[in-house]
Amino acid sequence: MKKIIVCLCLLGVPFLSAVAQTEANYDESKVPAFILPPLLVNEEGKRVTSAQEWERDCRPEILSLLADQEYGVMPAGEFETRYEVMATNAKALGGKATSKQVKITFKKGYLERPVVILMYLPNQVKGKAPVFMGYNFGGNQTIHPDPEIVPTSERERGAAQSRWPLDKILAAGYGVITVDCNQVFPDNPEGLPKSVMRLFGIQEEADLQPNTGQAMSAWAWGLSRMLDYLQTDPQVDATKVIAIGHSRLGKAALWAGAQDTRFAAVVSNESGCGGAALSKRAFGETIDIITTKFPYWFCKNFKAYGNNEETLPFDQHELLALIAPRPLYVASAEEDRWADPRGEFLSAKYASEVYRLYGYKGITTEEMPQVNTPVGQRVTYHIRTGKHDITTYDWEQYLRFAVANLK
Ligand code: GTR
Repeated sequence: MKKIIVCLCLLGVPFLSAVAQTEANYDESKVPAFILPPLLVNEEGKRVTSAQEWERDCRPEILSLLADQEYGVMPAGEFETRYEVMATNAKALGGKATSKQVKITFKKGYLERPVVILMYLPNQVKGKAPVFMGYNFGGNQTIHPDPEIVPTSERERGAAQSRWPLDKILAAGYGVITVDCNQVFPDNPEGLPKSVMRLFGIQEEADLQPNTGQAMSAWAWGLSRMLDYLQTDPQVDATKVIAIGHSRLGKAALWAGAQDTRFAAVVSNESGCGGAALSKRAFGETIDIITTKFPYWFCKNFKAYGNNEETLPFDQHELLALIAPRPLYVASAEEDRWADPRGEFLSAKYASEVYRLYGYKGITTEEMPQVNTPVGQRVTYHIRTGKHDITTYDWEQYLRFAVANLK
């Protein structure tokens, strides 16, 4: 085990996390004293001092720890993949974009799992465009009223339009790639048998080992499979694919970016517990709450850390550090205390230590920034006013960040 060195937040009641905590704590003075596993010391206790050493001695250990104890492992297995362009329109959205809908079918024996990728690429960019890629919650047709979008659910066209300011994104020279997360793993307790896990022989609860992945791992896996497709698309710059996600889908984007270094950058919008926020703070949503309410998101091993955060041999700053040296944006919202904005800030700040090894500046400020005031460089953080959501303000920051960091 790692020797513990970072000691933080020795405020208030020190041993609260030992107490059963099914109710969310919103009182900063009741955040338990906690100790974070150090980022630059490996399990044998060896301290690393260079990026090369970190990649050799620390990164693989953290990756397998998080896979084994939190997100779960995707089982190995062969399957076929087929791509089929269903529709294209070179003059979509009043001529601003080229839209494309591509069906990816994963096939194993008689079993098929189709997933439809919806793409809008900026016509002003000649050649390959950089893109933001992320899941939508409730159907491809929810991101815009465009009547050409093939619906993937019953939900109303354009219902989530405010979360996808396409005009702004396209005007900045970026494309948008999205998939309905429910096509990869339906986001409900009965989702497993209908999910891509079937391709790996997992069809029911009893097939799950304590470290088998469920929705979060499957969603991350799906983002990588979409990236496989993007690498074959002549209109996309596959070296500039930014994984983005809001909330639960932000957790999935982080886990995808942590594992798959082909993602050029990652944006976590209010990903909270099991995402960017430090678990050991047990502020807002906790491991106990999330694994009780969403037992199908993480692997079963994760549940054991509920109300038991002091035994966690890792924390979420290590997930963020796995993105290094690639650009990382972590964002919170002031009224989204459930996601623990301070825990998200601290996690991004601590992860910056690994960016420093690569010669990059992350977050150097000690204190939480003012609202609507992004801080940091290669790792950037903001807390915006308002509620749990992804807004035009958030996207404006991500676009500026992408332009500055993905040269
Ligand atoms: C909540 C969940 C959070 C967050 C959120 C969302 O119910 O507790 O972890 O993921 O949903 O995805 O909007």
